[in-house]
Amino acid sequence: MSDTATLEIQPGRLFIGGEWQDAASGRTFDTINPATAETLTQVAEGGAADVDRAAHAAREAFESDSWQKLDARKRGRLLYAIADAMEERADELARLETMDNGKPVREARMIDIKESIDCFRYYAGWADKIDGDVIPVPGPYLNYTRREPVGVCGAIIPWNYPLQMAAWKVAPALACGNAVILKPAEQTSLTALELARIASSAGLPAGILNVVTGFGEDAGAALVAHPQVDKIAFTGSTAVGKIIQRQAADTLKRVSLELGGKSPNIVLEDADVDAAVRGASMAIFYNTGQACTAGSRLLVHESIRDEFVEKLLKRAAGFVPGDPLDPKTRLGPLVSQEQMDRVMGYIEQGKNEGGNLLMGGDRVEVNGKAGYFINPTIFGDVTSRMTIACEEIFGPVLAVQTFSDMDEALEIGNSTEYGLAAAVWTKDVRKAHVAAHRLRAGTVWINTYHNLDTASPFGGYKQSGYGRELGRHALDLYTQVKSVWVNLG
Ligand code: TXE
Repeated sequence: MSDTATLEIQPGRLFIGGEWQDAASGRTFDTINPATAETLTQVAEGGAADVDRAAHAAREAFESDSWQKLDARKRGRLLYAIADAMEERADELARLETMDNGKPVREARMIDIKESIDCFRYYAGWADKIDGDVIPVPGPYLNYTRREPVGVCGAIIPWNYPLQMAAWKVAPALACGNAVILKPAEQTSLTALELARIASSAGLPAGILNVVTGFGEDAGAALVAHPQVDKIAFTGSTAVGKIIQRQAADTLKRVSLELGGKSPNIVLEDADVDAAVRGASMAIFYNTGQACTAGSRLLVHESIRDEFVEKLLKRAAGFVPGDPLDPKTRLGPLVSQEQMDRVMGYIEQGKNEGGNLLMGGDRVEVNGKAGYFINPTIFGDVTSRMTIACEEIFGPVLAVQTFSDMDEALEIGNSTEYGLAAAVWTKDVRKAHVAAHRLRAGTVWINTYHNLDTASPFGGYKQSGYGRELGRHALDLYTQVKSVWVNLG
């Protein structure tokens, strides 16, 4: 693999106040290539003392003249410069992401890295457009609002889209004039550290972006507890989202949460079957199912079930697990041994609870290495009470259910605790919009799946979280409104 050979991977250190540092404890942990189960390098294991240093560095940088007096247009230019520098290194970043996370390099380059660059450019454009209002109040007064930065923002992100999740939080936070402490997932720290390197070289003042690598219960929890941190933006599991919300209460931090999903992908009887089959397989197997919006529940009208499933099995067979550094590979490994074990546990549970295993369900070896690969897996005859129909699996495992009319489909669709995304496939424009309005989810796709754009808001209903990232909505997460009164009398 010549691509691997040319990529020299440095050990990961903390980036605090513009300087690369070891953890105060001196501890490190291994980061693993999930395609081979081999260690890539060591990463500093940040803890409370490191978070404390980062919080003070971020506070000082946030309050400094070099940030407070930097005009918004120049802030925007800094974000453009970061995007340009990322673009120059895009191929290298994609390979690094692939080696750390396991996702197919073609997807890393065409989606993760491309969208991360796009995110910085999009928010660069917003930096000088974050304005207030003049309010027509009674009396001899001028009342106006200012949208001011929140202050020091902690960003705690997961491993499924490491650089992209960093970009979704860092870019709008910086555009709005905040300072950031980024805590990447322990499985995938490397591209977050590269982002810090790039931002620093592009001229971002020291302390405005800090990266503290480490584990959730140590570095993550310390960030949530720290009194100098004003806000936490979190993407991850619903269970940890609840812990963060509780722990943030002590310092009354603002919190935004983007959590898990169990998204229904509904195929009505009049759907274009071939298009829906293509959509359904991509909906679940893209990123090896490790997407919070994965279409993990396929609801098919009973009258087209057999034809649909036959075509789906053929299509799914094309997702052959392979070396993620090979540009032809479409299905990579799971991110970690732990995640693979979790997914295999759900597959066993699906079998035990009476799910009809139509394909896959087993581990597979690629290139003779002990990577964390699982074959594309489809269960038929699933009922809403089965665990595989209710809980987020976060792997290449699809549960197929049937329904007899749209009301039933929507009822099943809305029946989990999650509400992140949903899709409906139909040629009937009325049904499409009725379904879109009745589905309790933050994103609804009609005759398509997995579309996302930096300009379009993204977030959850119900226990999939709250707060909207992306688009102009993200500006609300990273600003607070001040009302100013002037006596004109
Ligand atoms: O997530 P965690 P895990 C779901 C998915 C997956 C499951 C478990 O179903 O199978 O979660 O994955 C940090 N205080 N999603 O265990 O633990 C942690 O270090 C502060 C869906 O990896 O939620 C990491 O940076 N931070 C999801 C981040 O939280 C804490 C994406 C996410 O890890 C912490 C990922 C604590 N007490 C998993 N504990 C999505 N919405 O896309 C952990 N962390």
